[in-house]
Amino acid sequence: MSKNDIKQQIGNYAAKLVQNHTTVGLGTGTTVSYFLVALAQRIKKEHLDIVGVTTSEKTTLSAKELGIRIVDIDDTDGIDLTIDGADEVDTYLNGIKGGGAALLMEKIVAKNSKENVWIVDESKVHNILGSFPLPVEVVPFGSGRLYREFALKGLNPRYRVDNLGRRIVTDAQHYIIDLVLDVINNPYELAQYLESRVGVVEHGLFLGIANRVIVGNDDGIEVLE
Ligand code: ABF
Repeated sequence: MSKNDIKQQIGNYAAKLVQNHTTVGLGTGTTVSYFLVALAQRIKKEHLDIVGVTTSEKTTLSAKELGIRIVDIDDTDGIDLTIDGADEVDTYLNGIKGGGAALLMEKIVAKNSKENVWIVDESKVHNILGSFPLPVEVVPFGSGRLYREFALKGLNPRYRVDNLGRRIVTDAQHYIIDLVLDVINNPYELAQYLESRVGVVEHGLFLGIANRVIVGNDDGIEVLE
């Protein structure tokens, strides 16, 4: 199966997890885009009463194009289930997210969801986190000082830039500094350090958040929980 076929298979599986009369958190990323298409088809075919809360401007656009009703997170009583992608997942269901620069809204939606389900292909699942550079969302003002502090601490920082070498700006008008760590032995300690630094808005360590991870491969679907 091609990578896209596997993502389609995962997206179709995830769309079936959505219950009628619920509010769904709609994640960001390429695997989620297959989920959105499958969900829109279900809504139309089964006349489902579903509203979505999105995690990025990109997802808002896709959802609207697909005819999925969107509400602002502050206009809901709560989010029943969030389906999102991830860049890396370990065997404790901790993950790294933010490769799509949407980690701030993704974490706000996730933390306000009764259940979080991630959808990934098997290449994302590793015994220990770190092979994917850890995104850190920072306020532009003073970000150079943070960058230097991260470098002195041996965290191997890199500003996220576009193909013209310009620093990318998130939906919330922040920069992303990626930490190229290879291995993260103590994710909770690292998360605590990052959260203590003024100017850090959010980081891509999603610890103790996922309830289930839907893993797709050539043989089908595996559910980690
Ligand atoms: C999103 O899912 C982002 O955090 C992450 O970059 C993305 C990865 O998804 P995919 O590999 O499916 O594009 O949550």
